[in-house]
Amino acid sequence: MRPLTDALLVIDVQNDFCEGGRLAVPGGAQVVPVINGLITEFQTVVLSQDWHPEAHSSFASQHPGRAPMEMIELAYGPQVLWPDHCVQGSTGAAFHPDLHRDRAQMILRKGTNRAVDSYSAFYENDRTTPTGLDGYLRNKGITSVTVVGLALDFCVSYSAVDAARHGYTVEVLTAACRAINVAGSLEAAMGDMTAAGVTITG
Ligand code: VGL
Ligand code: ZN
Repeated sequence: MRPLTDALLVIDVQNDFCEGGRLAVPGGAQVVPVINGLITEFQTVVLSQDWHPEAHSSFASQHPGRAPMEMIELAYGPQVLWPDHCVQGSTGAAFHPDLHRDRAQMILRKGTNRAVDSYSAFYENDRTTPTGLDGYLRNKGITSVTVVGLALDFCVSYSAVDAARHGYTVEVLTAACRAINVAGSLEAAMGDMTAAGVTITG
């Protein structure tokens, strides 16, 4: 069992990011048994859930003439346009049915502001609006976080980098992650995590 100061952060293991989902990450469901094993080792487990209102500004469907996976500029910077996904209350937004969610103390929903996307479990993509996760972890005396889930090159890496910036010791276990890899995003994410001092292990 890991010490009480370690938390497992399970990012967005939801139906829409798994095979058959609306933004399926290749091999997404393969992380589920690996993460179920990890969940037994940690005394603090946080699950995040991408949780968008219909008509979220990150959806290509909201931008006439634009297609999924194109980039645009929003008020807070560049934004990849996604297929509609993880709409609040939909089956796609639910956790993968095999994920052992019952041992989690905390479920954090993000991306609920229509105007701003939120990859990181700590901040919206404006990089200034906090979700409250830092306060939760700090208040419990957590000093080290292990980050796993979907997708490695978006929500996992953004969360890992923010955790490192907040002074946590951060480890990403790639065997429990899968990537989308659009326009060099995986290589960029690996560079960002390394630069932030995140330990990346296989
Ligand atoms: C994610 C793209 C859009 C993720 C969420 O969980 O990595 N990626 N929304
Ligand atoms: Zn999303």
